[in-house]
Amino acid sequence: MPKTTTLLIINGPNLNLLGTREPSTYGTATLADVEAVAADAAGRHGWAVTCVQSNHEGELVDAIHGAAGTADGIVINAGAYTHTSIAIRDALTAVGLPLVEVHITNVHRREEFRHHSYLSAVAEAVIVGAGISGYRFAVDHLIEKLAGGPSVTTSHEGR
Ligand code: CA2
Repeated sequence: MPKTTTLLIINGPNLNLLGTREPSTYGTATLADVEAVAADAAGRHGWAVTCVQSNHEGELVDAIHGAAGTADGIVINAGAYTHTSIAIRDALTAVGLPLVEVHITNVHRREEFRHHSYLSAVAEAVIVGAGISGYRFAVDHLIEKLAGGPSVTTSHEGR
């Protein structure tokens, strides 16, 4: 039987608290809702998702390593590690899978320390401020790109 095409959906520290605290910043949807959005989006293309959430940097690195040979692409919201973790960036670079970076909030409207991401330079796309719909956009984009679908190539990418 052919291997099901799979995306690894990674959520980092504190995202397990979604829907339980700070609803004015992060909304009322839970982590389970986020994972369902990603699974539904992938399922519409006949793809599967594997979902991982961890509050520990090393566990996130291990999950990224585990994607080699088991997943075809990665959607990652690394939470606050986005702004600090060279280790997560190095792991993403090492596995070499296409990835989309997602942030629920518009990090550019928030504190200065959230404006820099160590991950964006190794991502195919970065989606910020779209709430949990950002995960759907990320899954659709990644699958369209991997399956050779209707993603539009920008002139920047062509340079
Ligand atoms: O906007 C995003 O998705 C972030 O990745 C969320 C991170 C933050 O450090 C990034 O700058 C932007 C924080 C996740 C915390 O999630 C919580 C959810 C509910 C209650 C408290 C925290």
